[in-house]
Amino acid sequence: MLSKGVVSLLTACLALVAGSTLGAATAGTHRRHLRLPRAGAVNQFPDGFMLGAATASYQIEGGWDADGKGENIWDRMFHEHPEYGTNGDNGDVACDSYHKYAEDVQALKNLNANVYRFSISWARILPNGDTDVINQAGLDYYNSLIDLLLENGIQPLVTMYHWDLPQSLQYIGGWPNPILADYFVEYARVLFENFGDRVKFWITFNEPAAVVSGYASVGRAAPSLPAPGIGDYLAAHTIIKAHARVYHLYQEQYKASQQGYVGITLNSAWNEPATNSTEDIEAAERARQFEVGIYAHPIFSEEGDYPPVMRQRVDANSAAEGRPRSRLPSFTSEEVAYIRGTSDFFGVNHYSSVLSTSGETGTIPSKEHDAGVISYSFDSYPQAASSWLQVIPWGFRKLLNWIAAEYPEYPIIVTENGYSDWGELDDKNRTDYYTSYLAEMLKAINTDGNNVIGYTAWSLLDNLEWTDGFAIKFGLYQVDFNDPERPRTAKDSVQTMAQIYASKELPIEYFE
Ligand code: PNW
Repeated sequence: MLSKGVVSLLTACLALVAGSTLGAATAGTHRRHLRLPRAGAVNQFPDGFMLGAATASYQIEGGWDADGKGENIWDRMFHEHPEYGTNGDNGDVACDSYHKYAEDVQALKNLNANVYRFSISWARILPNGDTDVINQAGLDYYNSLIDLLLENGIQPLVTMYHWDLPQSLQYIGGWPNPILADYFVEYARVLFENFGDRVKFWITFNEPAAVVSGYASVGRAAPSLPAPGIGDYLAAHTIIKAHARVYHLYQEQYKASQQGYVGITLNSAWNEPATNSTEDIEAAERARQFEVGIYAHPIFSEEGDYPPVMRQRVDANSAAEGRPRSRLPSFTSEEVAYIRGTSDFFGVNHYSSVLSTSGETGTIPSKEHDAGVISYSFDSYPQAASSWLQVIPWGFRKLLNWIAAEYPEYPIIVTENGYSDWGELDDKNRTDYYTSYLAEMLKAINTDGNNVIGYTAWSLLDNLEWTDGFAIKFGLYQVDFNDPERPRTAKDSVQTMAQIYASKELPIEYFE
């Protein structure tokens, strides 16, 4: 399955990524082994920096019921409620990457990417969500993709869960049911067993905040259940424990032989205080704690557990609502200790910034009401096609500095960053977005001294932007969704990005 040449290529690739410290990596010690050397100049990426692009299974693969794949919660939601997707769009065919993955690898090659972040469809491997049935065609698909990437010198960065839960596990309640952690561990074991010889970077969950939103409202995200302030907290609680268990599983049973890294990806806008009043500064910080801290504090902070401000506010609101218990579940002290430190890197998805001020918002109960932060967009920054996306590059640098200060010593991988438009091939706005955001990231690395080790642009391809359908486009490559062949065409931004990825530097003008 894997030739000698590919193995040594992979080893060379990893040694480059991990610098000279990789050889010292042993089970039990982590985090500090992914430190890159200082770059030669302010406009350059450090040696070993990973530069590539990202996608997710449901958004690109199609083949929704092909070759034994099981149904997932997005299949179910869009089939039952086509009106939830713009123009009735869904992921049944999408970019047809299930059949066209070789073209995706070629697109990455043309981009000079040395890393590809993609996700695995749980139900393609385990149609029932459990290991009673293991779908060989699903294993074959990802094996072919991984092998082709490695043959082309592209490192796989694999997300285990990018929102597409097997429907069978939603029948038993989905993520609010703590038993889901058991299922996730067994799924992860199948992935380590089958792909861990070649995959060295694993992300357990993409954006738990988005996952749990599916339990807080109708029509925005699967499974589309309205239990705000309750179902979303229960789901978060299971996800944090499931993540930690998979991290420990890897350390105990796979790290010694496979020598890879396991992390998690959290999403965050930068919350800028609306004014410099203490109230607004506190509100912005509270927003960060409710969005990022809910997951990051248990996993990445020295103390562990939920952020104190969350514990306090949700407990107080729950009591005020006359409830006999807090809507935010508690970890035992054993669980706090077990979860703390369970990540080798901090994956972050970042697109935009908002202004934040203190105030009453959201239904009672809800996470929004518990946070008590009103966020709104800036007046004077360019607007992308997505309503929530404004181009505010400096917020990226502030966010990276905040993460590094709040959770010191963890290497950071920027696992998503990108710009949406309506699909033009001469996508100058996208090029400007990428170059200006990359410049801010390089300042966070080279000027501010943060250890960012990789960047994967969202997205390699135009794809299904969830309930926004195919109308809103994030791709470096255009996909013609009206053509059954789903041809890919490079947009203008590919040229600039390919140049940056090859030279590993940005024009010096950005730093003068
Ligand atoms: C990410 N926000 O989600 C997802 O990981 C991708 O699957 C998605 O296609 C991409 O960003 C673009 O939307 C986000 O409200 C969800 O700020 C919400 C937000 C940002 C990103």
